Amino acid sequence: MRNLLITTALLIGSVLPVFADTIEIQMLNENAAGDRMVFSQELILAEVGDVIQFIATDRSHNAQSVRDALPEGQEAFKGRMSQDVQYLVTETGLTAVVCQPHQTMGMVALIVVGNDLSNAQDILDSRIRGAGKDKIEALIEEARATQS
Ligand SMILES: [Cu+2]
Repeated sequence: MRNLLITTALLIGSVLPVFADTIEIQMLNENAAGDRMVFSQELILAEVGDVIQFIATDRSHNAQSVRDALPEGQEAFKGRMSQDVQYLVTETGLTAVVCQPHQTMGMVALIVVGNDLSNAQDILDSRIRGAGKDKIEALIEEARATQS
């Protein structure tokens, strides 16, 4: 009986993340470094089961995914302006996040789940505009540098 309980616990543990986190990201007009129109964290390391909460600390921002710039099977999301939005991570891989009105000013973030960068080319090929595209490229390079 004891062995059965242990086996069951191990099986459940392999499916349901035991230490799922809520990761809070603020949408800001300016961060401590003086950068304007930014997410408080731009390279977001997460695991399946985590919830990433984008918080409307300052108004006139949103957070949303970009078509074809998220893992296969992962549900897209689109927050309303000046509203918090949650993103439940269900798949490993990369997700690009933009603030629609400020992506051209570089208000973007990259979520890396499970240290899986296999869809990096999809992210690079997706339609992210202006300074946001340059920053996403830099964030992918930064994520690659954290591997190995
Ligand atoms: Cu914004």
